[in-house]
Amino acid sequence: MDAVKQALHIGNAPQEPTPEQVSELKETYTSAGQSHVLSFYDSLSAAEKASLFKQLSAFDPAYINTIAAKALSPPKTESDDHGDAKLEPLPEKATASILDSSQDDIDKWYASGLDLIAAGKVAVVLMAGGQGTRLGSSDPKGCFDIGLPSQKSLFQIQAERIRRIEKLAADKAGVGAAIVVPWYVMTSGPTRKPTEDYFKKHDYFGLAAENVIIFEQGVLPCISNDGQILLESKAKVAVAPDGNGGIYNALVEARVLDDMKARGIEHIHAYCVDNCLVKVADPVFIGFAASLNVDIATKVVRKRNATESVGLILLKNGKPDVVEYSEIDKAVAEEKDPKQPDVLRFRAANIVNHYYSFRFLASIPQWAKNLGHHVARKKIPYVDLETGETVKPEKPNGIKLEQFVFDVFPMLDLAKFACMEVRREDEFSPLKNARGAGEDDADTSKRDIMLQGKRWAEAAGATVTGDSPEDGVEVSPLMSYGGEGLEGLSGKTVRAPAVIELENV
Ligand code: UD2
Repeated sequence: MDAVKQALHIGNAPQEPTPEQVSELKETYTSAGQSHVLSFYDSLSAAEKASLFKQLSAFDPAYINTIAAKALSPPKTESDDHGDAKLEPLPEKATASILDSSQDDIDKWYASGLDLIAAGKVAVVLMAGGQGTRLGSSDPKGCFDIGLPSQKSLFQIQAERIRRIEKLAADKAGVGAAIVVPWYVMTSGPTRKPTEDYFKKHDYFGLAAENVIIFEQGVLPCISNDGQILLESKAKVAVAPDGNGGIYNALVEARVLDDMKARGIEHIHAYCVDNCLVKVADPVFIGFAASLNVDIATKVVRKRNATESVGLILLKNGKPDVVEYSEIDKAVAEEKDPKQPDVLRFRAANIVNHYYSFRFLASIPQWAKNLGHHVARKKIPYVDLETGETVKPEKPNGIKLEQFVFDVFPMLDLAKFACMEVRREDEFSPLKNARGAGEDDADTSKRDIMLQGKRWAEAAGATVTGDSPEDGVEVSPLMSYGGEGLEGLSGKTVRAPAVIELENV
């Protein structure tokens, strides 16, 4: 099929396929019971025929049927005598906590993390393919302005944290030469061009363009409740991004792994775009994971309450795993710790903040095909095959298939997996909801950044005054990554709300 794809793609406009090519494609889809996708083919224009043929050639309908069937009736995992999977919190030995680690250990991890960054062994992968539907914005979430005095977007804040950590690593190594932490930004169909345009418009926020690699994850067809591939129009299959677990296929398909290998990368930090407090390429996390020589490490925060929309990191049948908030049993989510009755038994909240060894990512081709899919039941506009009209359903009429990034965890023995609990106020404030939700929205993101800056300024010896306790201090990431480098504030009075930039210290 590859030769066919190439043959059709002469220049930009795909050419109309030959009758032989169409009949071969028809045969493939007919034997998979999906021939209806070509119902309107003969009525299409040459360009529409070429575009539908190209889109359909990229899918294997038999594979789509298989993953849809598996996702709709997942094979039962081994279960305990209640017929359920055995769930337990992660054992102490697999979990470190910043909250109770010695300052010595933290300093050691920080130093070794900076050394690895200075040695050019650390890269960052940003998962930015999600569509901010809950946010009510059609722009990629990274472009979102959370209302900081500087009006910096999430992408800019994260870019400037990379620049700062590169500088800290260079300073520690005593080298003037620029240290590079390559930033691989995963987008999806709907977010790729707006993301590329945004980075170009802002000149990559001061990073060198060759070190900001924007790539695209895959898509999967949307499936009707009775297993049929849905048409969005007569000439287009309805598709959706294949989930943040699509990162693994995308790292291979987009040749990101090749680029990492060429750069000598050994440690990768992968994170979620919408967490304004994310410590990008966190040297403590990298140093911690590298010191244990694990293949995967994950950061967690203490779950806010039983209903918080976060996955739970736990042991499932003895393997590290995450039970997503959309799939957790209510009783399990509300279970209390037998030793501490007012604390949840399962409280290690997943925050999409993962470390990978390059060694592990290099093994993707051996297992990517076996990574399962989850089902999201959605209202998916489709073309009625009888009338040819587009229908906008009132209730969920089909499913989107998506992979979850943490579904690889059970592949590991506990010895190659580690978990680090971090302070929520310093490391996790997700932007999930439209303004005014009161939780996980732009106002809480802005508040959490400003209060963190206020804590940093006060720790540096400044006096921060302000009319309200919510007034804080925005400290530019170019000034400080984690509160360091603010000695110039000692003895000063800062009137909140304020912005501390390089120029004004
Ligand atoms: C995610 C986590 C959940 C919890 C929560 C905390 C997963 C599967 N779930 O839930 O356990 O940690 O975040 O904030 O990780 N993304 C892509 N491509 C896609 C879909 C998503 O790149 O096809 C990215 C998205 O841009 C974001 C991240 O993955 O950076 C998480 O996606 P989400 O915000 O849709 O996930 P959510 O909040 O349902």
